[in-house]
Amino acid sequence: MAARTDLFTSPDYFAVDELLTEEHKLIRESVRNYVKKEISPIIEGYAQRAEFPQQIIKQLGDLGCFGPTIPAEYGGGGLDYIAYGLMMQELERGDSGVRSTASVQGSLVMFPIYQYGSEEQRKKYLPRLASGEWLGCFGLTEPNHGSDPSGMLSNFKDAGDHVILNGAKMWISNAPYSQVAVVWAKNEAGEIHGLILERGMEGFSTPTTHGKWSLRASATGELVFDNVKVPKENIFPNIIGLKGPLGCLTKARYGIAWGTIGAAMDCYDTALRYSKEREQFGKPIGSFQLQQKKLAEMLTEITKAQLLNWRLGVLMNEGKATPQQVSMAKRNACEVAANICRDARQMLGGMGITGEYPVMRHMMNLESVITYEGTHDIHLLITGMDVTGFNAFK
Ligand code: TGC
Ligand code: FAD
Repeated sequence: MAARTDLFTSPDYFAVDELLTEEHKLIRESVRNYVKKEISPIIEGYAQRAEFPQQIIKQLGDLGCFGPTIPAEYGGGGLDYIAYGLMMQELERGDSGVRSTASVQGSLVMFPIYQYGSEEQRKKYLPRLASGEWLGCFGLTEPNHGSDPSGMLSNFKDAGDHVILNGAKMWISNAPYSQVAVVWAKNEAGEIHGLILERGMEGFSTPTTHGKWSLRASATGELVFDNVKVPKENIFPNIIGLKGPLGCLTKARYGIAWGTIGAAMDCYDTALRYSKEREQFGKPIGSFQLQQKKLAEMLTEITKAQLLNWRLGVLMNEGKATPQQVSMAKRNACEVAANICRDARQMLGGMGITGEYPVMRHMMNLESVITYEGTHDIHLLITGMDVTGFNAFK
């Protein structure tokens, strides 16, 4: 696969940049430059081969993309939520799988260790995860419990100074390359707890999931627990119940709201450039009304989502954002991005299905992103329940 030259320029139709600080813009620029230099030239080849670019683990650590909102004393960036969002936007502009690696590490592994963990757990794991020395994964979903994680079957029994864990998780991002796994399981009383597992614990394995047509450059696997002895000091002391994992999901879903708009921007930018260069019937295709309609609608949706994300970031910084607002933003951004990528693919005609352009890869990736961290329908029901007070899940 020939390396692609990345000519991306970001749309900013409503001068959203004026709402950002100089620090935000510098952070965005450094991640954008990283993506242009290290991701765009190689990512299509990795996706075509369904291979995980392992080198990004250290690179993302060096760039500060792991746990940007975690305090600096634990190796995090000590940054605000807008900075975190911009990082996710730029990474997903490169590939949803790259953003996934960073989201899982920061929001689903480092955040629970920071928020629910003991001081010893924080000191042992956070600096190594922040630097990219270790990679982590998050095990909530099970073969028979996806949208309804409360029914999980993974369980542990007290055995003195340790517990014995049994069960299985599936669809776990980063699993095959992780040294650390944050796993959610029930104790004998049926209460959900979080445990930190380490690669090498006897009875713990991480088989790779093969055959994906989406997120092909991201490593996905299972977590299998066969009488795993987990020291009690590896259990989070400060959280019991489903609100533990769901609290992590709120942070990651926020990042996805920004990230998917990055993928949409890449597709819009590619389609806009193509529409000015590609000629049919003696004219650039961008001069035809039907193609202009697609571009105008793409830019309108990107702009609306940019403003929604920025406002949500302000609320997150003020500690006022609700999980339901995050659900709305995640759902909206995924839908908008998926539609934009599909329209962009059509605008590129036959070239749109090739790896010469990033569009089909983004389009296929978004089928995972619209499903994980809560499906499109689950987020709609969360909004429905918030506005009516009626629970339509059960
Ligand atoms: P429910 O009774 O509503 O809630 C249980 C407790 O949790 C609290 N809560 C939340 N807390 C923080 N953030 C949230 N988003 C929260 N949502 C709920 C809630 O207040 C309650 O607290 P308390 O104190 O009363 O106990 O729970 P439910 O069993 O009825 O389920 C509700 C439902 C369906 C919305 C929820 O379970 C859900 O979100 N399902 C979707 C599952 C999901 O998103 N799984 C994601 C797996 S991880 C993943 O996909 C990673 S991909 C990563 C990548 O590669 O980027
Ligand atoms: P199901 O829950 O079986 O849903 C099937 C369909 O039924 C969906 O359309 C859903 O919306 C609908 N549905 C379900 N319940 C209702 C209802 N009450 N009302 C109406 N419709 C309903 N999980 C992790 O724990 N960690 C990870 O790192 C992780 N990474 C992932 C990576 C990839 C590439 C993928 C594809 C998934 C990943 N997941 C991960 C799992 C993901 O979170 C789940 O796939 C998702 O939550 C949906 O669960 P499910 O696939 O079991 O679908």
